[in-house]
Amino acid sequence: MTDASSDQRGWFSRLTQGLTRTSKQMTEQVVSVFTKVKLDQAALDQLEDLLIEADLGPQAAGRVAEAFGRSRFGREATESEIKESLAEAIAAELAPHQGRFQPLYTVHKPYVVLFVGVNGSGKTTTLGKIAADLKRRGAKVMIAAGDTFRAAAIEQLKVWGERAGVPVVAKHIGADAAGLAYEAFEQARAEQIDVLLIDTAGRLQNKSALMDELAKVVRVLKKLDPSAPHETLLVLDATVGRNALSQMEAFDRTAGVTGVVMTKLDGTARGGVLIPVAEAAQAPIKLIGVGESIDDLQPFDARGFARSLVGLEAE
Ligand SMILES: Nc1nc2c(ncn2[C@@H]2O[C@H](COP(=O)(O)OP(=O)(O)OP(=O)(O)O)[C@@H](O)[C@H]2O)c(=O)[nH]1
Ligand SMILES: [Mg+2]
Repeated sequence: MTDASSDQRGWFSRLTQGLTRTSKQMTEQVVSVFTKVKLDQAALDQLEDLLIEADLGPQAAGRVAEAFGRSRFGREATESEIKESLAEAIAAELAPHQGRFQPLYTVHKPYVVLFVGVNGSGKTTTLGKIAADLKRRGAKVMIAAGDTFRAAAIEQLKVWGERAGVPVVAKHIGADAAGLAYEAFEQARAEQIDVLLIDTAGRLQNKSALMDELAKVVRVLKKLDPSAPHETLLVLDATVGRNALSQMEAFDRTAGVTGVVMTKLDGTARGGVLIPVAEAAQAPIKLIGVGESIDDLQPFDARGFARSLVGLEAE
């Protein structure tokens, strides 16, 4: 998750590699339809259909096809010209939905980050990657094992903590998650921690008892600091496709989502789903996961993402 500027090429190639399945799916058909033909309305309609199939959603697909048509209508184009136009149109869609996760540029100490989402979306892994990255950058980090449902969850976090050299505050299985979050916050304050990362158990957005429990975690944190949690990251799994859309509203209502992380973009040919998700989300996309290693969690960059999505090189 290193800054884009520090290793631009490595960052971009990881992104491109992660998105290979999607970019293949996206471009093979598009390129074969458009190369060496004059772009007409029928071809544009076909493009729109292909984009919908790639999970961009009807609205974005319509706008991207239209923007593409504006720049190319009535002309023949090479493969790279087609990709450039497409990337530009997709980047324009995504740019307004790009946000930054910046836990170190803040007046809040500790800066409290809460991870929420459905089961298996990648919360704990994302938290672990962030912990390692922040620690590497010299920050004082603490992890709270707020998933008190399963022993394996606590163990998984301890492994991440050990690997990153970050302390983990944990309790026994079945402990009250809100109580744990409260105590971890107090401890982080006492120990002058810069960033407190709070894991939570995965929960289905339509299980109201579990959602109430999440609301309680937020409430108790506010008792210590009304502005906490300073960041609530909703972690979404790209492989579930458009189901992600229904998760957003419920988690936002319960926990006040301030940023979206989309994981497992490497595990799907339908990474285009990030586009309708970004457009429907109440909060910006801040991070994306394109693989299992620490450097595969990346700041979301609309332009870089759009170029990788269509299989283009870095600029
Ligand atoms: N390929 C790939 N796998 C990922 C990514 N992010 C997470 N995973 C994997 O997804 C699986 C679930 O991740 P977890 O972090 O345990 O998910 P969770 O949301 O904490 O799950 P619960 O605590 O059970 O709700 C693990 O096998 C992770 O390695 C990613 O960006 N790419
Ligand atoms: Mg977990």
